[in-house]
Amino acid sequence: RPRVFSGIQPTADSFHFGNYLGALQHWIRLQDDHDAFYCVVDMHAITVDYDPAALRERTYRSVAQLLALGLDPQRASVFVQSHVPEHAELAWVLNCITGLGEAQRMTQFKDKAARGGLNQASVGLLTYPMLMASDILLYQTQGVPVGEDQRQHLELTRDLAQRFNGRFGETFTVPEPIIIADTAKIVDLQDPTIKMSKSASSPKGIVDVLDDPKSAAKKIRSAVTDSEAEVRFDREEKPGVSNLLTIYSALTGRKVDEIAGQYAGQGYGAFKVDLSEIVADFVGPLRAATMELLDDRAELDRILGEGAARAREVSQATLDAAYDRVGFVRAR
Ligand code: AQP
Repeated sequence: RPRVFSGIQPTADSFHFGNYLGALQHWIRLQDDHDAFYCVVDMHAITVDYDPAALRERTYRSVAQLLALGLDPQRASVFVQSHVPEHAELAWVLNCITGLGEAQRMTQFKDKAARGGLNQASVGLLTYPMLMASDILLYQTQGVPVGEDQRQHLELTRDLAQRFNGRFGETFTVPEPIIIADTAKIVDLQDPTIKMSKSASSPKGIVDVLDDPKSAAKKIRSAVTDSEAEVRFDREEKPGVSNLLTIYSALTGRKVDEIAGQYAGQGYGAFKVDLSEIVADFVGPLRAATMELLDDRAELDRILGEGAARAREVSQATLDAAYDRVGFVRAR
């Protein structure tokens, strides 16, 4: 079975619809016929300002949400990044084959560093993409399900794998991004020109998977559209309506054209009301399921222990090969 890997940061109390539709729904789909490794990347989460107690809680909440959304730890290995020390170890080696200019050109670094001022940014933020490359390459990953915003980091990961293989001998599988165009970029409900994001979106612009059903429904009903009053998919001209159509289609499995046809000539009212109910029905049970899972920390710890053990079987072998190739004397 082809190997897939992906990670998500425990940097909020809840994942949002961008995370779910852009990435997590594909994680869940792929677990059926792929050898899947999915990781809560707590080490990435400390590259920006954070609170340690919140990080600990959010790591558990992230795991509970992944399970509530449908990840099955029997089929997929679910683990926490810091439980597998090979991630940091390989990242160091990759840092040493990455150019400073190359790292500084990453858009996510530039955006996030710009927010607080370049001199305030941590070196960790700069080296984030090499840690991400390490995450992926350790598992000899063939496919990485992510949203469009991660494409550049994936490209760097591929470059680093090829560079390492070329210089030191075949060691890493060169991974392919799995970016599903339909849902690759979910946009902010209030400002459809930007992606839905926990750091840039206003509370009204973002639907969280743990939102209570009423407030999620309200956010959908008050989403910014346009003055045309025609339900039609056109990302350029009608980004707000197209985003709502994308969410509608992803949650119901129905085709965008068919949905648009259903609301032809009716303006946006009925369309928004129906979608708000679909979204409310989706988030309603998730909150309860997540809270129930969170009540049994011992069980979550057990699942994470098994996931990390499976991850280490693969990651240790890869790191060992990489250390050998770069010329490190192996401890005997
Ligand atoms: N708006 C989005 N549309 C589609 N996919 C998205 N992803 C994030 N936002 C969207 C995908 O979610 C996965 C997890 O990404 P992450 O852990 O890096 O989360 P993030 O990027 O920190 O989420 P945000 O909200 O985008 O955070 P900030 O604002 O801090 O950057 C990834 O696969 C990502 O593509």
